Amino acid sequence: MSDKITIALAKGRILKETLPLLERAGITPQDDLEKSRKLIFNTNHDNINLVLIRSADVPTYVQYGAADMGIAGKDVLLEHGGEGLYEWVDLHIAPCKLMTAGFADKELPKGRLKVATKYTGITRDYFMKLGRQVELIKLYGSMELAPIVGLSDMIVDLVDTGNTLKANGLVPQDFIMQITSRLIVNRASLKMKNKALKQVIEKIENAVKQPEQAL
Ligand code: PRT
Ligand code: MG
Repeated sequence: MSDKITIALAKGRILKETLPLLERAGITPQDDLEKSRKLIFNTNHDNINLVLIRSADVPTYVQYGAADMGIAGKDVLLEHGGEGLYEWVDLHIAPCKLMTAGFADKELPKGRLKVATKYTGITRDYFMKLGRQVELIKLYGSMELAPIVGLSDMIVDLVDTGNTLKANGLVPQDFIMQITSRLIVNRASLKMKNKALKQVIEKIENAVKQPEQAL
């Protein structure tokens, strides 16, 4: 009997790219994760379960060992802090850029900049390194609205195609970092369930190396 392994998956856009990766890893959920309202799923492996949660909760589940491993964006991992977990491998999925953005033609104040973002931790570090005084305004979504209604001078947000910024009359400005999703592993699980966990990690690592069209 091998140890039970629980993998925490993020709902939403990361899931879309996680499902083909799991398929290539030979891990098949027993229900349609995108359609079902369940939160826990069995797979074709007796010892592998999946839990489906909000992206920002994935590191917390893995940190406390409620899941042995998980898949989360680097943005979410940096904001979480990474306590109790290893960032194992870059899965190269759900790529985007963390950027500052604002109005193309608007002059910025000389003093404290007001920056609206969901990513207050990364943003604080970024402006600190630049030696720029900022006032951070924490939002949970739709950051693009903040400069339009005068809540902030600029925003820090993820950018993929740039369409969302454009649709709101904003332009991407400074590049902060490249973001992709990572496989994270609970530190204690790695010791206590080493053999079973390594087997699952290996399946996923091989799937990352395998090109998509090989299916
Ligand atoms: O639903 P919940 O509140 O939990 O979070 P969420 O809605 O932010 O989650 P979700 O499902 O969107 O997934 C978020 C994760 O996907 C992030 O943590 C990133 O690691 C990754 N990711 C990759 C992105 C994007 N690309 C992305 N473009 N997350 C969000 N966006 C948003 C961005 O915030 C902006 O609103 O898409 C918009 C920009 O896209 P473009 O193509 O218009 O530039
Ligand atoms: Mg969402």
